[in-house]
Amino acid sequence: MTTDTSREELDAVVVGAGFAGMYMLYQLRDVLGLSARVFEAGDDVGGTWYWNRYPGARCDSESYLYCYSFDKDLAQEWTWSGKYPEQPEILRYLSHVADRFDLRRGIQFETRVTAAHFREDLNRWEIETDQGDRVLARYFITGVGCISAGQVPEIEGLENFEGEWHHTGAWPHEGVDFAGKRVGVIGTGSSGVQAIPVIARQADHLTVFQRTPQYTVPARHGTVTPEFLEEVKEQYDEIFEKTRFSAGGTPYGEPERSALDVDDEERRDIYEAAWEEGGFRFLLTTFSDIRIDRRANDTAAEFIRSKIRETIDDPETAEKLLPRDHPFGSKRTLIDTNYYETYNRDNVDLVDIRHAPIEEITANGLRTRDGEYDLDVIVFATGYDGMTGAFNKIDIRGRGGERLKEKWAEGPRAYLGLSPAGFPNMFMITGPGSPSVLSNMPPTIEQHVEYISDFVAYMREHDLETAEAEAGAEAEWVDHVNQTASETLYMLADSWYLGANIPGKPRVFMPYAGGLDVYREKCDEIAAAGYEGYVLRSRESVEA
Ligand code: N01
Repeated sequence: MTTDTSREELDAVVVGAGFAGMYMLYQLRDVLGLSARVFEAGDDVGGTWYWNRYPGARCDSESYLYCYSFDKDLAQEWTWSGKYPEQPEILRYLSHVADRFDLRRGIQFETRVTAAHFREDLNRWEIETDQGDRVLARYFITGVGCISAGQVPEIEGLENFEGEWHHTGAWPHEGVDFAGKRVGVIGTGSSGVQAIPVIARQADHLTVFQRTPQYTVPARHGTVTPEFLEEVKEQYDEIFEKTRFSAGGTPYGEPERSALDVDDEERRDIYEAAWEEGGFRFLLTTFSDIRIDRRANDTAAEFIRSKIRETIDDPETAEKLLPRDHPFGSKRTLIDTNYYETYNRDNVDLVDIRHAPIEEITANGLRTRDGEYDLDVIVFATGYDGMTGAFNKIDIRGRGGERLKEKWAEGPRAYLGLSPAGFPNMFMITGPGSPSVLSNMPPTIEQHVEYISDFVAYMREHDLETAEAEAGAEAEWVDHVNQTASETLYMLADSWYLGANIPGKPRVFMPYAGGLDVYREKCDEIAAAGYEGYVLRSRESVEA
């Protein structure tokens, strides 16, 4: 970076124009009246929903909950067509929000932030982009997404492949024509289980390469009736209130009964009812201890295994699909439509690459330890460098030139998952150490955006120049995040929550597992106490 200071100065720079960056812009510009600019790599709004256009992509949160709550008219005027929102519909919704609040004028598209350095001499962030922009901003706010840095595994020979290949998170806008083709999908996480049934219907032949069998629950997707939507809209205030003060960002309520306090028949009936209802309710509304008690969890896991055996015609294929090496819910719960049924199709094969790993991608397909597979298209549904990957792509430096990447070499550290110590006036919307991905995303994003904008308003009122997390407060928070995770079953899976999918990444549980409700209370207390845990400096004190 150069040292020339004659450059445009803004109050705030925000990175990313997804759910987070869009609402942050609205708060900064339209509520607080600040000068703010969003830099966005894509050519339109949408974030994750702009990039993830793979077949079958839709959200696993129900439509009426996967939206903003901050504007009552917006909530009333938008109408969802399905129980779960499909990717194109979410994108239309976000585009509508952008139009409605005239957000695009504050967003610079096709521009990637490459560097952000805190200039101690100016108390400003100096931000650079790949388009040659250089701006100074008092606040540097990230809305970069938790699962946005796509991960294509390093498999020998990919460059020799003569067919086409795509990662689900960078899907071509014009789509991919699978008709008459031999397709291979690598990966059976959320993206894979959504894409596999759709690709199977379009392709001549589909081979699924599975490393770890996972638990997936039927979505029971369908249209929503006008009566249902009307009822929701009448009760939206109450629904949003419950959502805000819930652990997982839904209004479903928490079950109180233990899976071990009911007899086998009653337990099975409860699981059956939730299985029929579909979606996250199976995890969230059946029993209180599924996520914390291994014995309780085993009852849910065995129920799902029984469903897999019932659904799949070929016992050998069923056996390969049975998840056994981790508890149900310890990896992100998968929600599917006809996933297991897809393996009954004649044009679909399942290959276990745990026991016979992929050794090489060849010109014509791929080779595992046990066989060769000819393919025209390879789909990498292989996930993301979650939570920290998107930060590591930007050269972020705080006081004394400290690099965020180095600060996080042993795992991410930030007070409340929002503010890394040593990085004044930097805020991370749904950063590592916050509830983020363990909650329905819009409510957890709104909580962060509102916390940040209240904080910025407080700083203005009190004529404060910088706010910086105290190292001690950060350390206590990181300990608390680790302690909370250690009391759950999350630690028993090799998940991306733990960074286990990325070779060499430290094994640290990244999201906060204490719940959005508990987290919100903590943030509110901190704010009410004058932003306890932060060092606040006035202009005079920084100049002194
Ligand atoms: O990625 P994943 P995803 N060789 O990491 C396998 C959100 N999301 O894109 O389990 C072979 O979950 C890997 O195997 P294993 C959601 O939060 C939401 O599916 O590591 N295989 C796994 O099967 C989700 O959790 C929605 O052994 C390799 C798969 O690839 C997150 O995004 C939809 C491999 C990756 O699964 C990520 O989901 C989609 C290798 N080298 C995504 N590396 C909705 O709301 C990885 N795999 C609907």
